[in-house]
Amino acid sequence: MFVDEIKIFAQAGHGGKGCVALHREAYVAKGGPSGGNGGGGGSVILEADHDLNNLINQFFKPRLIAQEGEPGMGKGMDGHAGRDLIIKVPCGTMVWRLPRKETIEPLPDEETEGPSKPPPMILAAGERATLRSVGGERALEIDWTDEIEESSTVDKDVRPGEELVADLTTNGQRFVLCEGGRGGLGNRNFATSRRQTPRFAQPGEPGDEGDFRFELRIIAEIGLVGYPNAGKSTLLAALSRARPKVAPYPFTTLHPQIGILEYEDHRRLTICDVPGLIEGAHMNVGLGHKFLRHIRRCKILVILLDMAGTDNREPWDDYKNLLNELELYDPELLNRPRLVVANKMDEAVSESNLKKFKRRITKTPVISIAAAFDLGLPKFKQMMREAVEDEESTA
Ligand SMILES: Nc1nc2c(ncn2[C@@H]2O[C@H](COP(=O)(O)OP(=O)(O)OP(=O)(O)O)[C@@H](O)[C@H]2O)c(=O)[nH]1
Ligand SMILES: [Mg+2]
Repeated sequence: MFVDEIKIFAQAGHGGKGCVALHREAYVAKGGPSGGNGGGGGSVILEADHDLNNLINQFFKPRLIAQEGEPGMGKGMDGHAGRDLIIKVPCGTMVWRLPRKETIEPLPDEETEGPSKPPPMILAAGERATLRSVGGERALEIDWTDEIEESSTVDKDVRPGEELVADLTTNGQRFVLCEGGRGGLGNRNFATSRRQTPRFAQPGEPGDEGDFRFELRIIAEIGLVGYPNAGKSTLLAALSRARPKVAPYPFTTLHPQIGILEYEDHRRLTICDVPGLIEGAHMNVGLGHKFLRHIRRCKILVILLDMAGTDNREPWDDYKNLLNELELYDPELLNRPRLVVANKMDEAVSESNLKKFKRRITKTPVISIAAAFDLGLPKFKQMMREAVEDEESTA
């Protein structure tokens, strides 16, 4: 099973409460306060791991709850801190904080007292309320949706009410998703010359919590886009050590596959093969087009065309439809540098189809290959590398 999007609930551990204790010992009269501090709660931490390729672990464990801190004890003993919960996620995981529907009692206000008192507010999606500590009191701040939308920094990928909190791209990168609560201080911290026996201690602070959406967008330099049966998986297998399933029926590949192409000087390029894209994918025809999220971060797109027209389609129509579907998913994908590649050039009809195709696509060069027979691949590899390096130098 391949999971690239999942909602989870995360909660950090609460801090342990401080202890109220008075020292008792033979021959020590009035030993004084001796309550220890509570331990801090464990945090929920995400760590990017390049050995993972999907979010299946979170699918089976959608509640991430870290350990609580232990309470303080007598004899000045502090409680143990709660253990952090470290969750490994694949590189390319984006974390969005989801809005929470909360019922909030209005703050006491003389004018709102009486019969005209408004009912408790229910925050809808898109509205965010935060409780902030101001001078020891809790103040309510509400960010209204309109204000969020007016902001010029709004990312168009953000769904209403969601907020991008982390993008874990490199192996080993960590992000504290929910911070553990601080432990409360024991009563020995509050002893003063005038109050030598404090009979109170601090409670522990609550740990952060929230609902999140994890979305995986694979990080690769090259993205292979094409109709089903165009030969994307065959090409991936020819270029790398990946062994995706290859078969003469459409939608053999059901989820993204990654391969690493290594050049003689050990320069590596990551290639992402995604399921076949067809006309109407934006209306959920075929496998839909959600899987295109995995090519959004690719530097170069390779548009792979079946020049033999095996499934009785015209390569030019395929090309137009593919670009159209890419645009409908995200218009920015059309600005991405792309290589147009004609596959299955070993077939007899391919040459005449290519001639026809080239008459219509005049500006963009077309690279001819036969992935199944390793024809044209050295030149194609070189062109991919040049395109990636060009892109890197302009970035
Ligand atoms: N003659 C010829 N056949 C090829 C070539 N490349 C791929 N094929 C054949 O085309 C068929 C489909 O190949 P795949 O690599 O599975 O195609 P795909 O684009 O990954 O297809 P989906 O996963 O369904 O989207 C297979 O039967 C391959 O053997 C080629 O260069 N020449
Ligand atoms: Mg395939």
